[in-house]
Amino acid sequence: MPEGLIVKALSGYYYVKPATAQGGATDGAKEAYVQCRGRGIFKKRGESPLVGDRVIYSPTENGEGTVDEILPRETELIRPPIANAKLAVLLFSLREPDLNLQLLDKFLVHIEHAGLQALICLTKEDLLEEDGAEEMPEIISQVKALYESIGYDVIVTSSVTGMGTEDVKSRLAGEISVFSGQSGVGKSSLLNAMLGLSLETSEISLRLGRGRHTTRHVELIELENGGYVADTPGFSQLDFLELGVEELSSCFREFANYAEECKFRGCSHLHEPGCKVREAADRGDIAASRYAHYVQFHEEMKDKKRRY
Ligand SMILES: Nc1nc2c(ncn2[C@@H]2O[C@H](COP(=O)(O)OP(=O)(O)O)[C@@H](O)[C@H]2O)c(=O)[nH]1
Ligand SMILES: [Mg+2]
Ligand SMILES: [Zn+2]
Repeated sequence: MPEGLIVKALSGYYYVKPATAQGGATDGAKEAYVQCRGRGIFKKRGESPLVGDRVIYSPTENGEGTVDEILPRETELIRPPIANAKLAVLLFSLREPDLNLQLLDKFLVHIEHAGLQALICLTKEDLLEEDGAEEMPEIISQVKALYESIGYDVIVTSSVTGMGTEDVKSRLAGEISVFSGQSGVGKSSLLNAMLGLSLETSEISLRLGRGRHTTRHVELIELENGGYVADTPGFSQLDFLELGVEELSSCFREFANYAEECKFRGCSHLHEPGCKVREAADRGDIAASRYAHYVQFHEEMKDKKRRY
């Protein structure tokens, strides 16, 4: 039976792209999707096919199909519900809204926990130029240096001037990616600039009087380089419910080498004597902002636990 990729889920239907037709958008590619229902057995087992799932399906007589089997997932995100995403593109605007490193670190925790790679995009670079700043404003070089030193790629973008868009695009080749970031940071605009698409941006939806938050289904957009991107509000509920407090420090990847040397096994890196993570933070080998956010998230998680 044929294999395919679920590219969209809507109103109880799964839209499956046959595997043979994958790797390169062709004219009328949309028509090539097979509209499928899920087999009843999924419900019984408490399973549910997700966008991004590679599946086995069987065509039915009316030209539609049935999803029979979900192939093993490499990754799974709950919000947004997407399977097999390899890369999370984190968009943070330099202005409007201003850069928020605490939120960036929170996104990174979730991404490390989900086992995805992260690419950080600092968007709306043109707005800094408007401020009359010099060529590469200090804030950009500092943030770039910090996150690159931890091992994350950082790309500075502007959907107005086109800066960085080709770099982002080439990073998306051949895999499933999710675009994540607060509302208004420019996710749809960057995708539009990159792909010549016309996804709805918030300006347009405001003009139509529909408010900033248009409800959205999850859908993968196919790129001509074999990549698929989900433009979703993404990780909208950034609480720590799914994460155990003892897992938090492993989501700060630059802590790892120091944590191994802590005096106590299971060190929380908060108050224990002989904590190498805290010593590294004191010396400045771990950035003060990163360590401070670790402590804040730790508190937040403890508070949550107390409430439940
Ligand atoms: N100046 C400037 N404005 C941008 C840029 N990208 C997006 N915007 C504006 O920011 C607002 C939100 O953009 P949108 O793409 O809808 O953000 P989303 O909610 O993350 O999808 C819109 O008014 C865009 O025109 C950019 O690179 N430069
Ligand atoms: Mg958008
Ligand atoms: Zn420690």
